[in-house]
Amino acid sequence: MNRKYILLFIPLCLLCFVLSSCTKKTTETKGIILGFSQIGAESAWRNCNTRSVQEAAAEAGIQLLFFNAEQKQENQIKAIRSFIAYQVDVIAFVPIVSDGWENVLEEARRAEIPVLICDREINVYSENLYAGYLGTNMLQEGRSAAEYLLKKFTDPETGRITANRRNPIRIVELQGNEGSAPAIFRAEGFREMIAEYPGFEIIYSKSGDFLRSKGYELMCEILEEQFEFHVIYSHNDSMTLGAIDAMKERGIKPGEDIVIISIDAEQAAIDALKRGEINCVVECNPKQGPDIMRLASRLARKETIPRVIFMEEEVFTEWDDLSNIAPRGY
Ligand code: GZL
Repeated sequence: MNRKYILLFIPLCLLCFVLSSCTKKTTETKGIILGFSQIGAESAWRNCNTRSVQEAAAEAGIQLLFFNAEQKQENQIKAIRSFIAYQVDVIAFVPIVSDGWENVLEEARRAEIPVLICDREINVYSENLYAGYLGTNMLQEGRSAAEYLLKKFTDPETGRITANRRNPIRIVELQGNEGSAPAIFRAEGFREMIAEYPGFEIIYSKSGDFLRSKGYELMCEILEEQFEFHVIYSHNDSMTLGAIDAMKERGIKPGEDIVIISIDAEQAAIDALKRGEINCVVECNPKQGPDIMRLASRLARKETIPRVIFMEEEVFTEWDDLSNIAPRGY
């Protein structure tokens, strides 16, 4: 059936298709239509990720059908079905959670539309259900956070870990979206690194959904319960910044009274690192747009792509020369 006769009947309130007009056509990408389902706008990181995708599509002359799922998996599934009905050339999406994608990916496979998984990995029974994954190594991000913690609590004279069962270091963990790849793997990577050191105890772990407001609420709850803790390990800067707001309201000095480890490396977190309010920031690179467009162009030409591509990332700590960190752009 010819595309132009396909009518998309999907309630407008659920979909906000942004059809980016092509500003620069290249022979290689001319005419490619990419359906992209984004999670929402929960953090500065996510908004930067969205800008990167939209700007890269315009730059590549790729026609982008962009859908904001407003944090709902069912909206992502609806969008992917719309992309299939519209017969886009390629589908790319950021899975809000790891499970529940088999059926819709099977529908895309039957429609012979290649699917690129972006940012967050998925858990499916067969890798044939998608063409490849481009994002960040979240297990390593968790490990890097723990590597900083172990170094922070190592006696420089003896080289021995100072935390022990008699003097435990008690950790509060602010997790991302429950069931999402970043929450699962950042927790796993962190735990595997401290597992052999019984002096580190995770005494509180809850999801703040990557939201600054929830990071603030969780920290208020923690501080009102007045149990002793020494470290905050937060799965993203938005929740970290919310937690810092709550600490400051109560006269607690973030980065001094409590060690703070955060992931993303948005500008506000780097600035807090420079002020000594955060002790370690693990980068998670949101600027995936250009790579997504390059991979989508290859898929549109029916080429194969690597199964997994990780973005380049750094770790910034209180011990580094922080004067030459490039502006984060978000
Ligand atoms: C990680 C990404 C996470 C960020 C959060 O790749 O999915 O979602 O760490 C964002 O800031 O909301």
